[in-house]
Amino acid sequence: MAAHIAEVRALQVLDSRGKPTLEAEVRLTDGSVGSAQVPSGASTGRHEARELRDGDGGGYAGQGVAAAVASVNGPLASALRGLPAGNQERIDRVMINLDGSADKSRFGANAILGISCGHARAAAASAGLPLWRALAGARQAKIPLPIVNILSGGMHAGRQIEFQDFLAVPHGCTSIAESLEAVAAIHRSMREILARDGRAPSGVADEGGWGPRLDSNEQALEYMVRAIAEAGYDPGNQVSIAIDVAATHFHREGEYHLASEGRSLDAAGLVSLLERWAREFPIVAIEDPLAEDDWNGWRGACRALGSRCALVGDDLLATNPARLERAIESRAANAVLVKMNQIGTLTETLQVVDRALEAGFAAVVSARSGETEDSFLADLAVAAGAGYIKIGSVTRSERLAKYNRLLRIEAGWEKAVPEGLAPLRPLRHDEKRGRVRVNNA
Ligand code: 2PG
Ligand code: MG
Repeated sequence: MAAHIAEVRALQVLDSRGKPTLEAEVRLTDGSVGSAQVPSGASTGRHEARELRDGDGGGYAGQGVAAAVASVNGPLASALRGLPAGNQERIDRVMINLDGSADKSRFGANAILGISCGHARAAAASAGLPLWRALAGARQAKIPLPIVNILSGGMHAGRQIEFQDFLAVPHGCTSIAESLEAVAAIHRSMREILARDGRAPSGVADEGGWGPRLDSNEQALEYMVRAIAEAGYDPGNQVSIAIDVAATHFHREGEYHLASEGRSLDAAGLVSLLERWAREFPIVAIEDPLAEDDWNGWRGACRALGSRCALVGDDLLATNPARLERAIESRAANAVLVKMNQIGTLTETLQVVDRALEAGFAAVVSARSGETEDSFLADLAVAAGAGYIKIGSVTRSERLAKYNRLLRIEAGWEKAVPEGLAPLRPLRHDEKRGRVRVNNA
């Protein structure tokens, strides 16, 4: 007889910034158990599902999640107890309907997502499958190419420079193991170069990259090229650059304020600046080049840069099926960042990846800046066949939990290639157009 949900419970735990978050556990009648911890962003967008925090008077200066824990232990547990396990869509639908709000603000997206992922793990255990295999279903599972944080700015590093992430894309590598060796070398050479220039950082930023004092965003791009080359890789041919502009967070009253560069620009001005940098530096992906509601600006960015770069919607799309649809129809982006807690259920997350791939968009499964030791994202990226994963740098164990899980999956320790897992293939460099192909298919 198929297993049913016997118990659902939650606990307040801490994330990588020492901030409360939620862990949920789902227990089935056959004894299978699954638990999951929920991440939390700093540069959150306004179109994300709501994370429930206790607010004034609560513990941790109002940042506690006692109310979300109570949602799990009370109404959500009551609604789910006794339901057959394994039908993820049904479980998620029950929670969405019971919550009833458009943004999951009644019970909290953190409460709902914890159960959603905890259930997926319990169901996989019950079926005797590794998580990635259970999540994949009929999808072509694939090892993703890691896009790895090397330098941080913006809200993740005290706003020294405005752009939030400068990342290495090791597209010349053919495995996770090889990719990690390359980016670890680049991370190290960056530290050495910064030290030589008297800019040695005393510690790492929120996602494990360096957050040094820099004069400008352009200088960060220069450092990226130097670090790639000094590590022994050919910039643009073996390892390229991705940036997360996170433009929502320096956009005010229709202008983009680049204080470190001493200028404010309108959308067209920012796009031409990015165009220039995309010609001068080996940039293959630009995330959030414009703010979360600047649809016109995004369309302009796609016209100017869409054939050379992946234009990745994070705050713009918020892992939201309706916003993704709008971007597909209006050609406002050509890639989507996928963060489970932006939408709050596994079912809707997979729906976004499936639709994006079907529409020819690239999909980048992403961690948040506030993470835990949970490695769910590694299995999700593989199972969804997303092609790319962005989970921070190669230091800080909340990041390594995911990279190390990818190494296990790639090595076949979690059932592998014979069961249809496509290995990572190098991206091809398109000589004529001077860019790296977005799809690593
Ligand atoms: C982003 C993420 C991860 P945050 O903007 O892409 O880098 O940051 O979780 O703070 O939104
Ligand atoms: Mg982002």
